[in-house]
Amino acid sequence: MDLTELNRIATAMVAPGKGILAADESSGTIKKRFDAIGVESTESNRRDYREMLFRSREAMSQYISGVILYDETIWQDAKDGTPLVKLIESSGAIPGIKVDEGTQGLPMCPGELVTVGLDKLAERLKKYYERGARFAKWRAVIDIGSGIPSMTAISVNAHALARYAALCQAAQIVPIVEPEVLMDGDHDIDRCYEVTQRVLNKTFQELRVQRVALEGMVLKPNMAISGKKCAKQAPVEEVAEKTIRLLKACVPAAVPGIAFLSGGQSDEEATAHLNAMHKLGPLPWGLTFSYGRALQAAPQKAWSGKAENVAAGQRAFSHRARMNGLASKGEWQSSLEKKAA
Ligand code: 5MM
Repeated sequence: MDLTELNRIATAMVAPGKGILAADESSGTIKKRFDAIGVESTESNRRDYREMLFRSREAMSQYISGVILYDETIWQDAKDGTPLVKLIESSGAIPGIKVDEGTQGLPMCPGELVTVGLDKLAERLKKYYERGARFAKWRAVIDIGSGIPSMTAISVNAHALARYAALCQAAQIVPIVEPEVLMDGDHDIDRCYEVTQRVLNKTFQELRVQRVALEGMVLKPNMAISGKKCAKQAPVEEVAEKTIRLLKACVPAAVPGIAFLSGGQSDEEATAHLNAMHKLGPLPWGLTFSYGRALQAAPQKAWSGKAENVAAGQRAFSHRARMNGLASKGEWQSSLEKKAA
């Protein structure tokens, strides 16, 4: 393992002004997104959509450090025959790959999930590296509800995340470690804080036990935030202050970077939260975005599956990428959104 090179890539993934495009929707998820805009989820439509994003010159060269791909996409070619991976590389961004294989119900733990995909992972990583992937992603899902999460769910998911991360580093691939505490419930921000703290502490404990080099990884956490159905929604400043307090308590400074998931926040909320956190610096790690929905909802709507809308889709994507790029330096203002509208 070349840790200097892993650290160089991890640092580039969280470079100030840039963040990660999470375009690794599995087939079921992308179908849901396409259903919402009335587009059939065929292989060629999925290719055309992602090609549109990766050919957005402004976004990709200035604000996107890396792209997380789904297995289908990493093997796909653009309409003119250029591998999509090459499009990403030529824009200056780093290709990455989602390697988990989704979730399964956790035995004896009703309502809880464990992420799977460790079998044959070493062989798969080798092929992905040859294709150009320099980082990977594995997402664990932790739900908050009555009596959950159990320590069992937190523990098995942390163990799997660390197994995955160690295999990635052995294959010279930077692992994005994503333990997502969902924001779907009616819990308040303090309950989210408390659960996320347990999850992060256990995750870092397992990473240490399994000898993962913290200097060669990126953490992709949720923010400390109110559940979507909570009657009292914490304001932007509180989300920023509690998230930074939580991360400082749980994430060692040896980790080069943290790149948030958006988790169902609106586009602008996700940007405003990241921006507000940067007002609380200096921070011990790079801090940026690795958004899926908060970067793609606008371009999906603008595109709506029509070739004549490609330029509009790219404009919408570039706008969100620029807003989040500014937020990753604490330089975003809501007036910039209004101007664009
Ligand atoms: C883009 O969505 C990713 C893949 O999800 P599925 O495996 O469920 O299809 C997802 O892991 C994503 O990278 C993270 O949840 C962050 O995305 P959001 O939309 O929460 O920013």
